[in-house]
Amino acid sequence: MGSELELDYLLNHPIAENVTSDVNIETIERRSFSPKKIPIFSQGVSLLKDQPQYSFINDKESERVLPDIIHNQVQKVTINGQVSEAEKREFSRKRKIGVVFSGGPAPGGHNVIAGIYDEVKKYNVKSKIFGFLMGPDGLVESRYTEITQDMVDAHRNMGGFSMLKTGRTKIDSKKKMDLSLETCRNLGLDALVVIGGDDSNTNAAFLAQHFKASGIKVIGVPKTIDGDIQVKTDQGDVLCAISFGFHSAARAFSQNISNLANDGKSTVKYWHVCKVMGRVASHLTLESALQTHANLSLIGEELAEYVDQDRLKKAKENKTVDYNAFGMTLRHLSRVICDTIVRRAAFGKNYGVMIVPEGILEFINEIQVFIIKLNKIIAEYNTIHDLDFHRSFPVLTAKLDYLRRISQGMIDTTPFPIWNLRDDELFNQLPPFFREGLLVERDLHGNFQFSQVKTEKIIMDMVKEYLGVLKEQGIYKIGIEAEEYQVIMAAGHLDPDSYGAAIFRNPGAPYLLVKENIISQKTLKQALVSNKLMDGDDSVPAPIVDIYKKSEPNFKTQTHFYGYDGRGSDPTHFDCNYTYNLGMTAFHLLAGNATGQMAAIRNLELGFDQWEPIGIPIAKLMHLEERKGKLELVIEKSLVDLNSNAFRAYKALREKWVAADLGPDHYRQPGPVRFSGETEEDRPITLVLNSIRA
Ligand code: FBP
Repeated sequence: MGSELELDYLLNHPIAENVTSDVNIETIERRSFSPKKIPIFSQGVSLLKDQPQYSFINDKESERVLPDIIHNQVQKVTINGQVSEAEKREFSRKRKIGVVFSGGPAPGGHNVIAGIYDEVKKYNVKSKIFGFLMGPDGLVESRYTEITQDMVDAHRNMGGFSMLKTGRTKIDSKKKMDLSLETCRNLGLDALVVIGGDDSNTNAAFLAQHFKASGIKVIGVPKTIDGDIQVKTDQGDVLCAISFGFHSAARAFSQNISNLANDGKSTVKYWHVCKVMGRVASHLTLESALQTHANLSLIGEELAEYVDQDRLKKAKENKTVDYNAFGMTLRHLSRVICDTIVRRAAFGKNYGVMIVPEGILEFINEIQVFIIKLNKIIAEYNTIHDLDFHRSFPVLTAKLDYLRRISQGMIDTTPFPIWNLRDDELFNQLPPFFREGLLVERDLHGNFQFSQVKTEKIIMDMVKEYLGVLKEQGIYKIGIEAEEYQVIMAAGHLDPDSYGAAIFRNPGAPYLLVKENIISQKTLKQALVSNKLMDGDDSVPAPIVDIYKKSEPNFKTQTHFYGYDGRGSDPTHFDCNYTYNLGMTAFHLLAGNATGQMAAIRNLELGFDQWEPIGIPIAKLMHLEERKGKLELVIEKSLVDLNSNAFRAYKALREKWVAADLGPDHYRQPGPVRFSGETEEDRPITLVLNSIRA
């Protein structure tokens, strides 16, 4: 063995310095990448043109509380051929702009800032951009930093929201609004850009209304990996096809999921259960399904539409109406999953990949009822007692005891008589970890925190239980490849035909299934004896025992949660370009004096040269929704449209992807995000499919 290198020599060696540096080649390449610019942004001073052809039905409450921005029109950023010197001067005047990240990170956020920064500085180098720290808290508490060229350059095309960090605080009181206004006034801001999801853009609308008299503009930017900010007009025109970050997160999840598919079809022993983020909508699941062709993907929105035809039929026969026939129950869902598992096993595939959306419980009737009732109880408790429910009852037993007392009428429930003995009984039948999950503290916007609940565990526990029943009934069996059977029988000098007829339900088929009544070595022996293939005193021939054991399923799962990893990933090319242009759009909107608008880009599904920067009136996207047990005005989340091309294509192809047949699995390997090179896909598959027209 050679002598050890001196450590100093090793660490200072150029090769070692290179490979151990914090900054690798990928990062250098990312930082130096210049996203494409929509041509209009290279053509100078823009103006905003109202687009009255795009209309929305206003919510009455939105009209009442957002009177100064509810009448905004969709605006298109366009070019004015003849700009006067005065207009140029006004457009290029020195500005101060604040930006804030709000909500969970989404890949591309830094590029929004880079887009704003580059565009602001292009028109006036003296303009300044301030970033509020730790999300909306920074705005309320006046914590900020001036964003410099170095900061922007270090974060170009990089994931996360680390430049400013983020938070989920909701600016929901007059006091917080006033403090935010004070911060912006003290800084002399012309405008504030809120980079956030549906709740943060809701906040942006309220801030725009509150700031109106001050002249400070507020612009939102549609961020969320969940993909649930999508905007269509009443006529069905798509104005915002997808929020930024969705593509990158879906690609990150899909790479991991397809790696598991690879592992699964190699080791053939696990069902990989992948829960993917999306606190309500199943867009990420749908995109991941299309990216990976996983064997089974659950789309919450579809489950909600489920109708149990058998129950309906029975009810009709009895001349009654069975309301429980509408909507999916946990029990029924576990049956649906088991059906796929059993069908694959029959072809020797006792493994697979399944994608479960994080927000699936929102679409399961009985659970949704609990979520709504518990929201109401917690909200009422907080209001009546002016205390926090979770602080008052910090442990599960205390919470359950409170619920029990309500159900027994020991607590005056006049304002919320919604928890009865039956609720209490049903709730207490759920496993403790799940009850705890359902009682978890709501986030500051009143959203149920699905990411904290082991959704996949509750579903898979029921699946395991029911598979046990199916195994007992002899229905869940692993198909034995006919060829393998022949080899084993030949080695044991046994006649495959006579034994085959005694033990298989489908002798002669390519995959042989042991008869349903053979569920133990004892029943196996009985079958052989009754077919006169052996005497009761003899032992079952070893090859037959071997075959029987091979047919006995052992259901093994590995569970995975894909969320935080994907939302922290570096943006894809699509998200880099999209977000950089969103940043520039935000600048052009505020320079055109827009407020209460969300920056968006139309035609994302078309070629880059057809991308069109626009502003969408946020107030028109709002509706009343139950939050923390009360109705609140919020932006309506966009759910998976069951009539969309993407969903219909997935639905038509999914049976093929179940691959419960003689053929191979049909997994797709999207591979890692390729930042350089021609082969990187340039937009989400759902977007591509939805853009196909006759
Ligand atoms: P946003 O709506 O803020 O984009 O966040 C969505 C999300 O990524 C969900 O998919 C997930 O349920 C949630 O964040 C988890 O957030 P956290 O654990 O940070 O509170």
